[in-house]
Amino acid sequence: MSSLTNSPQNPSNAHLDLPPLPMDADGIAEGFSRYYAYTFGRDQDCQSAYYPYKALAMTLRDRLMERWNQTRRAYDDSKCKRTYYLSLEFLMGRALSNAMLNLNLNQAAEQGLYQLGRVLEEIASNEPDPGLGNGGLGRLAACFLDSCATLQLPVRGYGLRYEYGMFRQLIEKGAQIEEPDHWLRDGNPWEQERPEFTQRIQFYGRTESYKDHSGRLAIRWVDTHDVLAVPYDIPVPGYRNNTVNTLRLWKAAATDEFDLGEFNAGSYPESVAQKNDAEHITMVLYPNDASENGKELRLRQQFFLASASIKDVLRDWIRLHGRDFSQFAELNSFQLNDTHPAVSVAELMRQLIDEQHLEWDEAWAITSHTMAYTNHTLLPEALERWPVRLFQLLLPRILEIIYEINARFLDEVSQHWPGDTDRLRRMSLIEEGDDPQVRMAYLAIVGSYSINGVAALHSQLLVEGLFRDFHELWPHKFNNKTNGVTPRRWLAQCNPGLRGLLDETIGSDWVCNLDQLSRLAPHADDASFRERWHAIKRENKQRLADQVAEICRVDLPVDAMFDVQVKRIHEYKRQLLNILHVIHLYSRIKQGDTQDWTPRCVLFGGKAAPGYVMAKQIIKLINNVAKVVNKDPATEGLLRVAFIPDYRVSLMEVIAPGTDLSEQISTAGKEASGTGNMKFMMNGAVTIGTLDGANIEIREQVGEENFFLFGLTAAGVESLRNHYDPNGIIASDPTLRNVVTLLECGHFNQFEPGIFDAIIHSIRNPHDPWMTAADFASYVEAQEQAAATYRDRERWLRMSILNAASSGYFSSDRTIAEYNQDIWHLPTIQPSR
Ligand code: B1H
Repeated sequence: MSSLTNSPQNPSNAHLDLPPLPMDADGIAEGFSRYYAYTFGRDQDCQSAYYPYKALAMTLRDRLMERWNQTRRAYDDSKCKRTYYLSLEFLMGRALSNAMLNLNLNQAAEQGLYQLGRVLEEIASNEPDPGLGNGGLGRLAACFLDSCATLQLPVRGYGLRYEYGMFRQLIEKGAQIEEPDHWLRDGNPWEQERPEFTQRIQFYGRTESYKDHSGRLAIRWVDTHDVLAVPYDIPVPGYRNNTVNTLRLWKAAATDEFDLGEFNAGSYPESVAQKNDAEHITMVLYPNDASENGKELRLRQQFFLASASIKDVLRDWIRLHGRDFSQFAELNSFQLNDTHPAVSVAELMRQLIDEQHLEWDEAWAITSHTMAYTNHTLLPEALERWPVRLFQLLLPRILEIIYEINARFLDEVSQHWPGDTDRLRRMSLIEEGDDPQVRMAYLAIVGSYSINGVAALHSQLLVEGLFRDFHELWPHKFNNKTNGVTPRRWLAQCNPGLRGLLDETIGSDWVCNLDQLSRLAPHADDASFRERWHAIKRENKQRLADQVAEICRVDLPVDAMFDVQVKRIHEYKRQLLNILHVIHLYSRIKQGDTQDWTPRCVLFGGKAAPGYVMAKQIIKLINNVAKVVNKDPATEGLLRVAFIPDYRVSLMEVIAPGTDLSEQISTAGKEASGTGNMKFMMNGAVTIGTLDGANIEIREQVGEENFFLFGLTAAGVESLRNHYDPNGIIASDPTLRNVVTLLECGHFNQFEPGIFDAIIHSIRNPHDPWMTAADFASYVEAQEQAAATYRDRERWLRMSILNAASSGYFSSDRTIAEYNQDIWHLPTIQPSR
């Protein structure tokens, strides 16, 4: 064996003997200089800030590449079980600083670049922020991949390589403007194209039966319009452990076959132009967080991801195990990130039956023991349904399989509940009506061995409500996995000041064992420790204030309380409630009611779906209020309001460390979990929030005395539904009445009459699903408590420390360990060097 390793007859192994790349300052400097000068052909005269970034990225990528190949080989050699995380969104954020942290190259890179007269931080700031996701769901997928690599679990992400990610948000005259985000324009040094693994994906066409070689009747999908799926791999480094996992993103490409009819009839351009259609599939991310899209292109994206990823997995299976699928379910599982990839259930069946020639029962046994589904929302408008007629046109074979799954499933239901036709109608995968629909969540449930929600309350509400019938049939399938976030990006990387203090105080094990943070708790009683904690928070607030000054032209007094709500703009998240409170504060200032005042800076950030009119009006209202408040001399030193445009991962890395008060104020029962709430807590913010999503567990961990609770419970919201009387509430609460009056008299839209009418109407609407008026008084009271506490600096610091100290549970390492324990059952694999 060893004598062969270097021989030219065995070139495929030759790379094994390359010496490891240097990890010191000189090595980094040399790598950087080579790329800069030789690969990109630039010198000192080059003004572009992009090439230094690219040269550094390539230098780091080389160091990942060694470990990446070793990891791949270790997984192959072990032939162990694997999990595939299927998601239409991966909100990875910037890769460079993460790679440096995980490879422990921060110091070496800083020094090496310094030798070359360059500043690391400046170079790193030129990386575009890849926005291949909407919000929490996409960012969760990214945190999960980080934890899987850090825990050395054989998990691969599968997603789409959108040419255009989440739109860039501009604010003009207080209103949101969307601009396309062509993030790939200058290339992406982190991706590795793998054309050798290209797959062919079918669309349209029809099905026909035929006799296969053994004389059996089989079905095939023919006359299809095919699209190629080309994989691009992104490395996912674990924390200082030599594991580098893979995120595989598919790009759509046309086949080089042209319509020969048109081609020969002289319509050469028309024929070539069909390329376009195929390539449109991965052109753009749908920017509709938590609401249904219903467009054909979206279903095409979903099937494209499902089909390409499953083909890729089956190809790998056959390479390692041959065509015997008897062990497939034991050695593979797919985690479906919401219903967006749920068509995978039918597509795996199709590939096993039509392409691998398994019998239905065998294919179903495999599929239903391989798929696992995570639900992320209870909002009815976010539950995916696709018109049967769209399936018939786009995916005729898939529709046949869904019908067959449904027939067999309904048979099982009627065995269980004979004669219960109402139940059959309720549970059917097909919703009957003028335009029958496929219920994707039900397809996911029927096809999965595990179904989970993302916080304790959410999982409970799922089985009591939306999925009640299914829970009665299969209680063992349902479980909870409370979300988490990665402490690498959301503490170690984004808060170097705090990282230093933590390392010094409790050692550095917390980075991969976040429960260690509980050892901070005793230090909350130590005045000198509190002083250091305060100094770090203050520095982080200064950094945030500098950004806000630059972006928004609003100056924030750093010693004021930084009160922050950043997340997608949605009525259920109630940014409206927050701005109503700001109006109340403003009104108090104008009335001279400022005794014992706590100075406050209220910051907002978040994007509205482009078609969500109400969300856009809320952005406009926030900006109009900000303008009135900030320019009024009476508010000087007391109140500042700013809307930070284009909220995204890299901004949160500055915002979370600089926040005092974290706003988590959704209508109870509506926010499945929330994950921003966890990032704030880890960085020592105190939460003001409702009993919703993971807030409940945050409060349990930190103790009720360290959390500002307000508002109705989920049960309270439901029982109020039928007799909710916002106008009565407004009439009898002078504070709210005053705020609504200011809105109604046009105080914040003097030259834009009527623009906030819909918002005012929603507050006064007895059918307001978000019950903003119901929680107002309680919210104002909680805010007063928060303000009073903040004035007691030592008490606030204690709370801040205890929040960070209690955040260990919200590490995504804990979440992933639970997924693995209860759902995946993967071994850990150590790549050998
Ligand atoms: C969440 C979505 C979502 N839930 C549809 N649902 C989408 C739905 O493009 N679409 O069509 C996109 C996203 N996103 C969020 O998931 C929840 O609202 C949060 O509460 C939760 O923390 C997060 C992660 O579980």
